[in-house]
Amino acid sequence: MRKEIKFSSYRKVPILLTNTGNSLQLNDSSVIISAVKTYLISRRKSLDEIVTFYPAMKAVNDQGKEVTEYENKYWLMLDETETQQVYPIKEMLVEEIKWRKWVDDWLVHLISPNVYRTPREALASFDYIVREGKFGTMEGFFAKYVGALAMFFIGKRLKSRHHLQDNVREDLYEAADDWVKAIGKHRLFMGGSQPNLADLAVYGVLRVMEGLEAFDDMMTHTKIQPWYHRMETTIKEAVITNQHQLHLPV
Ligand SMILES: N[C@@H](CCC(=O)N[C@@H](CS)C(=O)NCC(=O)O)C(=O)O
Repeated sequence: MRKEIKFSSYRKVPILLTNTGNSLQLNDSSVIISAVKTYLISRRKSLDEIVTFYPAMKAVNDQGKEVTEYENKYWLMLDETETQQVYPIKEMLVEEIKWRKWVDDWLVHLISPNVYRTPREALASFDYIVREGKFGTMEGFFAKYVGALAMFFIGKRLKSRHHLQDNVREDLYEAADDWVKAIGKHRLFMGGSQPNLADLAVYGVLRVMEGLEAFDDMMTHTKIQPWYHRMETTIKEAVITNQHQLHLPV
């Protein structure tokens, strides 16, 4: 909620706060996953140093609004040996960047028009948001009805701004199938036997629709389900492994 990010001059989520060495704030989901992966691969560099490779650029967008973009956000900051290790073939790096851009420039814009497509779906989406969020009873009630109504209309505006088809589900289905096609039949993930950051970005965007009609429709009308379930399983296993390694309570 807005009051929970009052401490920050960057006003969007996600924000990552670290407690390794100096506490550090990382903004933007692409910067976060690039910086953390760089950190995990090249243990020599500190996160403080890594973050300096992703400087913020303030610019004014088409609507005259000030926006913050981060330089190099799709790049890992690796030396030659590390790059060889992560991307043995140059095409792997090019492909990962291409699809991460696709997620930010296209896939993410399909969410709001789809989950707020009809007043009924908008209410279901807000029912979910209110249930998960920290709302008081009255606050939650207002958030649900006012929020659903507002987002129903904003969803329509976003649909036209991003040139979606009249039936917004069609774009969602096409996107899901384009993604599955890009992976092809011979690998489990775009990253091969393990997910890369493009897999993670696609999963992160689609996951927000879980429990909603748009998500169920996408599962039944596209071929994305096997890949999606592989992502779920792989992430679950990685979490368990890390909890054991870090001696955290499971
Ligand atoms: N490119 C950013 C986009 C972040 C973003 O737009 N977050 C939305 C919520 S999903 C937000 O915080 N919006 C509030 C605002 O724009 O004021 C990222 O990937 O992290």
